[in-house]
Amino acid sequence: MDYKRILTVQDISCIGQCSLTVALPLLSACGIETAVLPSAVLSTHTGGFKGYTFRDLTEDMPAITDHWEKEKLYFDAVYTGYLGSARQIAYVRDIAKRLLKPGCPLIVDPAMADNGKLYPGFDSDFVESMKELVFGADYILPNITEASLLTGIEYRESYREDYIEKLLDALSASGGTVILTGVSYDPLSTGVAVRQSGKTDYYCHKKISQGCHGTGDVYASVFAGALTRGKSVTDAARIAADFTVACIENTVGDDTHRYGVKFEPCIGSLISALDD
Ligand code: PXL
Repeated sequence: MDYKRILTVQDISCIGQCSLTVALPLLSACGIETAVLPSAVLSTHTGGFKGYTFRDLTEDMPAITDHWEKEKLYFDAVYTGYLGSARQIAYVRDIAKRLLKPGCPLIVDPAMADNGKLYPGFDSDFVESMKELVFGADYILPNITEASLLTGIEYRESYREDYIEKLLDALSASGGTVILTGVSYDPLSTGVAVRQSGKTDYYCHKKISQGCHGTGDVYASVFAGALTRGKSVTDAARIAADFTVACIENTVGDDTHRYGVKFEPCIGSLISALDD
């Protein structure tokens, strides 16, 4: 197997089982070297905590990029998640341009919103900048809220296939492959819709009623890791979905664990799924 190097750009939420504390172990479990560029450092994530600290690392990015380029450190994939500022998004596009090896993918999780709302601290300027990153990417992994913000199509909580197809048409208009997460046509199941080369595939699985924080990051990290390791898009989408469900199942019922999913005990099952 080739030894691949991926760069992931997202925040460090020091406590919170999301972004880099999830991406780094999961990408490593996928058997690929993982370089990190922290977008910001927060004491916790912003969902359900009050008074968190936030240090934006935008200013560090140009010098880090210049150093890596000078050292000829290039990447087989760049995967972005939660970013720290609208201005930072331009630096991230520049990194992909300068440091991705030819023909290698930019994978973007436009982590900025859920359940019909932007995360705290983000505004319409951030959404506008995120559109430039998303519509230049090879693979994008929005949830339905993010898809609606990126396309200007109204947000719906319940919908039929025609609504999802409309989102997929708009999201794939610039040629990228779309993995739309959290697509649910009935109360008992949910899944992902993958639009690639004009064709839509669904992967459905059971819905667990309790939503958990950070599952978008778990999903995107495993998808990016599996794809970089050489799995097809549909296999990567399925492996990531099965792993995310296993992590949620391992967490529900523990009322003391409210800020993320207990994904660590499930890592063995991920490694087995990647070997199949
Ligand atoms: O899981 C997405 C995420 C990542 N990073 C931070 C967040 C969130 C979602 O709320 O607040 C800091």
